[in-house]
Amino acid sequence: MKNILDQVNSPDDIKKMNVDNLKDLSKEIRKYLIESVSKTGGHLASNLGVTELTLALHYVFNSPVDKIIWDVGHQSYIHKIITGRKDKMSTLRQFGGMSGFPKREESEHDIFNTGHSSTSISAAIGIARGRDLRKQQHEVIAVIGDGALTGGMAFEALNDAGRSNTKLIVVLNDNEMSISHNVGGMSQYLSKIRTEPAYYTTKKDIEKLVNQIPFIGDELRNLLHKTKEGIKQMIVPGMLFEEIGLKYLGPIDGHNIEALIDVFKRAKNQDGPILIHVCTKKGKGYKLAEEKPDAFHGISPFDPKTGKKRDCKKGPTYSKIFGNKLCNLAKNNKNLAVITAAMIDGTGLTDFAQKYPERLFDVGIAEQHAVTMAAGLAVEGIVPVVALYSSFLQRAYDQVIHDVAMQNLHVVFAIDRAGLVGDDGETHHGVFDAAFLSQIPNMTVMVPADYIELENMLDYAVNKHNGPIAVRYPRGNCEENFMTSSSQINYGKGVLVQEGNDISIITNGRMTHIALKVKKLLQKYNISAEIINLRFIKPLDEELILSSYDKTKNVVIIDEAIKDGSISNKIQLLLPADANIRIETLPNKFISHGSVEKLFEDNFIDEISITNNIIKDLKK
Ligand SMILES: Cc1ncc(C[n+]2csc(CCOP(=O)(O)OP(=O)(O)O)c2C)c(N)n1
Repeated sequence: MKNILDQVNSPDDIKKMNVDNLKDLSKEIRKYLIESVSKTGGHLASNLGVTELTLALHYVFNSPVDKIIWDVGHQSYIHKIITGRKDKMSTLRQFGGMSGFPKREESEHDIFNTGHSSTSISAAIGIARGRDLRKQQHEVIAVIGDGALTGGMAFEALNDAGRSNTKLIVVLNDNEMSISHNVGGMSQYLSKIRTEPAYYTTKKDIEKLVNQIPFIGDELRNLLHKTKEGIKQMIVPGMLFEEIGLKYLGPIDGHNIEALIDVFKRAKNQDGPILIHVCTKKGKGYKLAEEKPDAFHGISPFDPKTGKKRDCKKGPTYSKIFGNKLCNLAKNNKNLAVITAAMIDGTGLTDFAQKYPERLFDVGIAEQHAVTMAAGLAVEGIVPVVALYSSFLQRAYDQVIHDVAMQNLHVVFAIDRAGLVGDDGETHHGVFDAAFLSQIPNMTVMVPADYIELENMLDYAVNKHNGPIAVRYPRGNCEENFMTSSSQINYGKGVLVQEGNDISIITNGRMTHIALKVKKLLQKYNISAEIINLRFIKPLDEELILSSYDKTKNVVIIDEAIKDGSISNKIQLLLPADANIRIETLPNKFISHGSVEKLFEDNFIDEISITNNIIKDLKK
């Protein structure tokens, strides 16, 4: 018998099905997802959790006329599968293949590009207001997880939506998980109402009912009104949302397709902003993921039978080294505290959380709050280490400037995922922080070339420095430690890694490894390269750069950051106007997804491209 999934090429194919077909389809989709993601890697657990939810949305609403906006977008695989991209699943997150997040350029069903959390309700209100201004008729639906709801933007948007009369549906996908267990007061509130019976009658419906009773005097009406409020406060879940101004429908079993279809149809027939509270299980239908949803949140290729990762790289990652070193520093410095924004595991803080729970603050997906909270801790004499991914720190730029740097507070920024990250693509590459942090007065920025340097820099940042300071390091493993980097960190000082006479390669971070490979390749052409690892990209070691330039008269700058605003611009200004300089940085454009190695090649910052360019230059 032909699979049902084989017959699904667009949402219209789903609309023809009955509930039993949809239930069978859910099973097939889960099987297909597990098989497919086990080969490509990706966000498995979140997608397994929204299988019925996605089918019911596409069954009731008419995408792309009705607009479905996925928060973060990591849970949009099923949406992609049923909107004509099933066959592209084998290319998921690979270079030239399908993105792991919604992309407008990929499909008319992808309404809004996402990747960072908590944007969906704001985008949905904008689209809904645009619709009203243009006198169009269609639904706008934001699907947001309980994790994403911890982000400030989501609260700002709910606050705005609640007092607008705009028709808008917010589907809250509550699985009690962010990547790890969700945190905070809102999460507790949702847990409380998860167990309540489903409630479909909104405050407005009750009001209407009371008003329809004939021969009712004002006094009795007021009494009924008060009683109704009182009773509702006691028995109705979701009052918080109702008080803000959104109609609350739920809680709904997010794996019961009939209940989902029913509630979406009800929502379609109501006016104003509505919040539908859907309860799901992360990893649903795949035992291993249900048991360890955090391990299957974002996973590299794995064996579906055992759940074991296929490409288990040997050795620790930068994140792990960071976490270990922080435990070590915390032992000797009782004033050290760490802040994470829902990324305990990703930033390597799992052990720290166990050893020093009272000194670790997981604030939820709230990077802005994390930074200003750190500033507060610093005012009180604590040394806060804010551990964030580079791309998520973008959120907190004003907080870094206004709350930390202007007050010259001693806050340490541990910036993970700096540089290209690979499969997650353009929203997640950490290619801007080098430029945007380097513009901030009082800020110091360091980039380690290996694990020893990372450890030494953390020690320097926590115990020796005073004022805002950042250490930025990449995703994944370091190839090898350098002998030279065991030396002490001195403020603003770089190191001469290897001497040479013909050309100076000025670089930092993991690009130092590329520089060493370039040096080796150049030796075959009798070209002797000198390698400088800057260590500090703010301030620059001008003395070291100038002395090397005086010797070789040829400079190559290799930098894994966008060109504008990063070190190359500054070194160009430092050297004579007619100096022979080659700049090998990332371009000033958004870089897509793919393996890091492939992206290096594609952007010409791999050793072969750089060596070829140098040879061409020197021949001239
Ligand atoms: C601004 C920002 N910070 C952190 C992340 C990393 N991140 C991706 S998904 C996720 C958890 C989201 O939880 P939830 O919204 O409940 O979705 P679920 O995966 O549980 O379905 C986090 C923290 C992000 N994408 N954006």
